[in-house]
Amino acid sequence: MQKILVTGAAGQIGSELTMALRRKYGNENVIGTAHKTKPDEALLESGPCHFIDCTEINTIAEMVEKYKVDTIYHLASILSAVAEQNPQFAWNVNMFGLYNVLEVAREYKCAVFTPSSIGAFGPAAPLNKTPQDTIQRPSTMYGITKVAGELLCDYYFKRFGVDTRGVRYPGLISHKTLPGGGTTDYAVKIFYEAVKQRKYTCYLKAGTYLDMMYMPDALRAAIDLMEANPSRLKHRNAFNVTAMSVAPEDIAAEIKRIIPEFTMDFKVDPVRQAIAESWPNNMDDSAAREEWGWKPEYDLESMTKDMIENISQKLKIKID
Ligand code: NAD
Ligand code: AKB
Repeated sequence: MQKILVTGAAGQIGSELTMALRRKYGNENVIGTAHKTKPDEALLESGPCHFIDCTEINTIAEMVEKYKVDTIYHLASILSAVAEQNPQFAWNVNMFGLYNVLEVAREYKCAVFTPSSIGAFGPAAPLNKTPQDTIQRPSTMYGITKVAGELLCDYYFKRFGVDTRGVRYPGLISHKTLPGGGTTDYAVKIFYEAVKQRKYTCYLKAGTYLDMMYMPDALRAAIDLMEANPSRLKHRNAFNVTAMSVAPEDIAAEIKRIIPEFTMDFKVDPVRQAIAESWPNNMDDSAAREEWGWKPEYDLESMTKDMIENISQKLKIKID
């Protein structure tokens, strides 16, 4: 039976991935760990939960030893927009956090899942059909930590045999936990504002295409990759995965099919706009499809319907 540790369990992905892992492997076998943000009651009550700081290696090692952990899903991180506000802090959490997790994994023989991001690419990479293997020269601190993290995970596999695996997630859209300060956060906020106000002011320009994915697909990607037959994995870390390539007006048009009075205007944030323009419009995820059978289930239409249903239920706002 697997014993799993999740870092960043109160975050946008962690809050849902911890529960998905508990449903699959058993509540007692999945240890959720958070930092300053308290996880919700369901997560706190359904299985073991602790507070750790991943920049302190002992706090990770204690958890792994106490629960005899054999697999770590390392989600603790600082996202792109927050990282640009405080790059030194982002380097510390993203790099030392990952290094500590890998060192503990080496010592205790754990497998490690670490998400990279579309942010690992920069303006020099092809923007369309961005290949799995291409030039990676990101212009953000977030992206720099993601490329360095991908390389570090490859190194720990090749040098020490640590079973490291990871994906380059696109912007993730979900209705349970709000995103933690990224460039793609607009694609979640637009749904909340559509339900609450019937209007949204977008901080990215019309025509800014980015890869996106609905959270159920993102959770499946992580679990399927960790369950994949290792002999088929040629890339291991940092598989491109995507589900849709959309610009703000595409999401707005889909929302309007359900909420016809919805309107969107623009007030561009130059920092997040510059980051978005340096990221792929759409990635080529054929390596993930070939090596471990990756295939998304949600497209823009099915995701929009599900997001609006869930947010209107959560906020108790009826959509006619
Ligand atoms: P998030 O910001 O929602 O959650 C990250 C969590 O890390 C937070 O709950 C925070 O409290 C915790 N944390 C911060 N500092 C910590 C520390 N020192 N010790 C322990 N925990 C700490 O992020 P997320 O969206 O859930 O992202 C998880 C991972 O997936 C990150 O590596 C992120 O880069 C990657 N990713 C996310 C997206 C996305 O759209 N959400 C896209 C691509 C990649
Ligand atoms: C961000 O915008 O920082 C994240 C990501 C795509 O990595 N959502």
